[in-house]
Amino acid sequence: MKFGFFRKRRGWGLLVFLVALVLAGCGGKSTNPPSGAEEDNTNRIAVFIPGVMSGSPIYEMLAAGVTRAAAEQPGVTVTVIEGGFNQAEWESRVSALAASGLYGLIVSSNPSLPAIAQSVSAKFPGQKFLLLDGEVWGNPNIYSLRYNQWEQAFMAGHIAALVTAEISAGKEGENGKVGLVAGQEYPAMNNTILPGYLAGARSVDPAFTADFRVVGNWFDAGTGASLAVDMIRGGTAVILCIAGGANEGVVQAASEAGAKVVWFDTNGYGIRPGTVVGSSVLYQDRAAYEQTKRYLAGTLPFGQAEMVGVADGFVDFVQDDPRYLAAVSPEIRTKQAEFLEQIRAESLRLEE
Ligand code: RBF
Repeated sequence: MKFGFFRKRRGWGLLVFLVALVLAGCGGKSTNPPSGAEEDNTNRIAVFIPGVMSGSPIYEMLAAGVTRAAAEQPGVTVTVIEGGFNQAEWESRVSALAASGLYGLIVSSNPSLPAIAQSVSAKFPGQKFLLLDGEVWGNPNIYSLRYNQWEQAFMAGHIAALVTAEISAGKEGENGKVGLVAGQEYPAMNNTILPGYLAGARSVDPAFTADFRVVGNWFDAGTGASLAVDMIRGGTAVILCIAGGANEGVVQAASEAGAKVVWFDTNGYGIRPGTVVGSSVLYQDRAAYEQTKRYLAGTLPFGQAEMVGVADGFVDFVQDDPRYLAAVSPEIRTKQAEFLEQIRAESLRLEE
């Protein structure tokens, strides 16, 4: 009700404005002209954060990229809405954004958004969506882009195994485990990230197994810490953490116990220098920027889905940070560099 009233009022205002424009004999240049009394909302973009930004760089990058693209074009506004951690509320929150008619584009990111956007799209077919880190094919109102997370996880597994092997060299009874703490289980985690991570470790030594733990949410640093303590007690020396705000607990526990952490999505070496021994990154800020520019130029191919990886420059392992150079031995650095060289030259093909 509230939104409907708001839209109607604004709609009338715009109608008067458009009539004035036509009478003045100068047409607008909008690629998506408003129909009837509907206001042209093309230049208003909503970014829906499924969670909170703090502690989740993948979401910070999303908002930063869209905002940067909008800032380059006069008259474009961006509204960032945090959806919070109650996932049961996300669909109704996205529905309310679509129902408001205020936004030409709703931008969001994570693999649960495709189902939500499909359902909202069925109710509000005029609403356009740009989804990152997820995949939807064939909906004429949704464009999606995801990352090759097999590559991203494989590179993380390779460094985790090299560091584990060095730490456990000469120790009796070490059984070659690489750790992973996830916020929750979801298909991209269970079918791509975890197996890719293990495959990367096994490319160093086929005997590696994975010690996989789940926090159950994306914020609980206390649970993150207790999982890490338990893993380290069980002989896991290196932990990849993909758990949002709970990562902080994993890092804290690892640094207290002399264990190591591999970071995901952004460069994490500065978080705890010496403890963080790897950063497998994706450039979601660049993806959000480029796709928003395409939307504003009217060239975003709605209905399509794309995937980008190392070869496209959207997935990488950061090895030129001085804190990485200080955190790992020259032998490990050389081995990881040779491995990355092979991936970039595509002489090593990472197949899912
Ligand atoms: N990643 C985060 O860093 N923070 C989050 O709050 C977060 N929430 C998620 C919620 C759902 C339902 C799903 C499926 C994934 C979530 N992710 C989150 C994981 C994110 O999509 C991505 O897989 C990881 O950031 C690794 O790139």
